[in-house]
Amino acid sequence: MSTLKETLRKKIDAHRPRTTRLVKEFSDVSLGEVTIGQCIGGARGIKSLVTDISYLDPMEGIRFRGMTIPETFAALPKVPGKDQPYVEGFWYLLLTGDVPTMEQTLEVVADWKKRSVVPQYVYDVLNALPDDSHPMAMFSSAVLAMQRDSVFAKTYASGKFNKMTCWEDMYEDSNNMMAKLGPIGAYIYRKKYKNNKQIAADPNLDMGGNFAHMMGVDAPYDDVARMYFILHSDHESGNVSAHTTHLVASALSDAYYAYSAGLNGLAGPLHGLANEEVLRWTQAFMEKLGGEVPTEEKLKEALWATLNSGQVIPGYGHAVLRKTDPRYISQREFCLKTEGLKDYPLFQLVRMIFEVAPGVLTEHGKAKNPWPNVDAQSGVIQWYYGVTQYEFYTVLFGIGRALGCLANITWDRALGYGIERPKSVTTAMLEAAAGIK
Ligand code: HAX
Repeated sequence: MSTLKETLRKKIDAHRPRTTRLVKEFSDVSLGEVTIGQCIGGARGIKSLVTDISYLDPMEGIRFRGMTIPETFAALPKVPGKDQPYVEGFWYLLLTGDVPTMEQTLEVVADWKKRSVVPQYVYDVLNALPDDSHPMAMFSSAVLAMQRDSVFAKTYASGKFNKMTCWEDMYEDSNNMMAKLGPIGAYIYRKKYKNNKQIAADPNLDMGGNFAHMMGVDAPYDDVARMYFILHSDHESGNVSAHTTHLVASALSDAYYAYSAGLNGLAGPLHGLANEEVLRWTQAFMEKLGGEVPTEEKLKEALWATLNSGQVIPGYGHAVLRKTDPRYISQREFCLKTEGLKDYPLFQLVRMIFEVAPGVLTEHGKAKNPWPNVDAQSGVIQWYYGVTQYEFYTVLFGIGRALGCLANITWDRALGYGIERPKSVTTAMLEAAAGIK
């Protein structure tokens, strides 16, 4: 058995009594009340999910397994000769909470390689879709198609389901899926935008390196891919993609059903699609100005025009965060220290939006958080390296987000979390609770 699986087993065995004790002895302890505002307003802030994979502090931002983003990047083993860590090592960290050694990381690299061959029927499904299908619809269809190979579904159908060991099948499905998502994403990219001229996998490369290779984009795009996948992996479990994945998996649906559903949520413009919207908005704005970086005055006018037309400023605001997203800052720092990118006009504009938009949003007075989120920065980096098809950006997000979602549902199974079933009320009940006659 692999070191990762064995370590995970030990962690699960050690963790189970904590969950069991909480359920048996403390089930009635209250975590707070629910207000009418929360009930109508998307369950914002209601504590009804448990995860130890990541925690989002409104002021500090995300911590992965207790570590900030800079701590995470500093701690993980790096790909030799590169600046960024192995995505495979990060997966080890998310699943176990332990920073892996280089040897443990390379074991996952080798394991994913074995699992990475995408079945022909997945390509057949993708090829059967119209060329103008959105890449997210293609990506989600590919994930859903692979359900036929689910290890969990096979065990369940054979009548061998066992509550204590079912996490192992989820683990197998999750690793099988993780290993294939990069090649599937690159296939969609080249099918849609590069006349279907596909590039074969390079068995010598790690997940991030092979993704860049199959996309056909030169270094340092391999490091960009590694950074991007890690930064987009997890953001607690209440966001739409993670929560949907968890919800669907809670019905004992397998990882493919669950993550395909999560991807469909990620495809919404208020969630993952925001990074596409940011670039669309920014590019359209620059085009109007004949490719010039605008003055602050012109930028203010454009931001107000967007708000006055009833639209949101994409890439700004957040349901939980109340400060600039550290994922935004990491990507901004990457731009600032990369020759060429630092002075790139599109980045200049993104920088200027960062200086102007928070003031405009504050004056507008609606958004609880006027600061940028991850999506405000990610597109410009892709664009600079030649991935200019912004429709595709959410697929990149989806490859990274799988790390968090799949680590979470593996633990969900291990700890036997229940099927989700919140209670609904009627409007009349809310009116009665409010004392409205
Ligand atoms: N521009 C204009 N108005 C905004 C805004 C923005 N960027 N962010 C919030 N608001 C508005 C809301 O639309 C809401 O208006 P109404 O009262 O008229 O409905 C009001 O401010 C209060 O909203 P909020 O409580 O601050 O924010 P929510 O928790 O409801 O929503 C969102 C959080 C991220 C969806 C929101 O800030 C938004 O739409 N931002 C732009 C889209 C975006 O960047 N999405 C990506 C978020 C990160 C992510 O999940 N990535 O995947």
